[in-house]
Amino acid sequence: MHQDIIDGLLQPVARISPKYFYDQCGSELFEAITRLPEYYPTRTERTLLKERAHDIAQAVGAVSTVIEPGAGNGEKGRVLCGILRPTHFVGVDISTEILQEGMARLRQEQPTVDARAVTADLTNHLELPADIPFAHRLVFYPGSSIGNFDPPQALEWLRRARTWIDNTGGLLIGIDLPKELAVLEAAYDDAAGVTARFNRNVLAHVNRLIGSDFDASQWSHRAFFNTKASRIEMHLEADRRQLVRWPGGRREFAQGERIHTENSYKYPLPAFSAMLREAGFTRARWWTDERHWFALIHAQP
Ligand code: AVI
Repeated sequence: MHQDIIDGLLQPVARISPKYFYDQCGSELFEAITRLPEYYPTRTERTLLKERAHDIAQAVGAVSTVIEPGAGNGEKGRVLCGILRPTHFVGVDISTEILQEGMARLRQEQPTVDARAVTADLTNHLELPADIPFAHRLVFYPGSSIGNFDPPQALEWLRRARTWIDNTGGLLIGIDLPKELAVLEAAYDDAAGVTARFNRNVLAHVNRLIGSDFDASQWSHRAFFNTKASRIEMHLEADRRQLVRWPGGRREFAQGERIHTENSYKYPLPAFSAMLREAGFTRARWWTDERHWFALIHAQP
């Protein structure tokens, strides 16, 4: 169980997968991040979706089913259903309860939508309900979630998404664009310290999962833009030398040694378009805000 966490901790540069951010507390902290003045992606994407709703609906055309991997509480999906009016919506996520509540709310607010919750870990094969129409599907992947994968995994994810649709289907995906360094770094190191708490919380979660004894108060949040790789990197840095133990193992960290906890890639539009083509999406159109900070892309096979 959770051997991947232990393997990561024992790497020369220790790492913890960002998927472990999202326990109950981490999910609440992420919600708080999306409301921070410095964290522009959620707000910019929401405005884009609202202001360009008509153009997006026209470009996407008829949609039978919206499939949203990582749908969370279904809030963004509900907005999109209001714009596209599909007959079916499939929200996919690992946490059942929040998703089911979200789907119940969607059915209540938009009774013409047959909304389903599918519990799945998206790193595995996705089994959709058999009665979901195959033609005119739209995969919706907002929030620049794709940015948390390294590029080869992101390509793999896009290829997999391509298998969920036929030639009449499409993908609507949000990506965060490269921009001024200060804007990027503030978004991941906010003045109120919410992102720092979010980052440190991963240690409490790991303690519960593998029985380790990390003292989160001994670790500092570090976030910076790696220009060469075009990504924000988040790390936890040891404030002093420390020994971390778990049943059957241990690791000593020197003062200043880091654990790499997240990458958040910022793709220039041409680079992302090339990746879409490689994954089997030959046509794409996009909408960006006036500052060109964020893009919503509609891609088709
Ligand atoms: C979920 N994901 C798109 C966020 C991001 O911006 O990469 C996670 C996050 N990490 C720190 N702040 C937000």
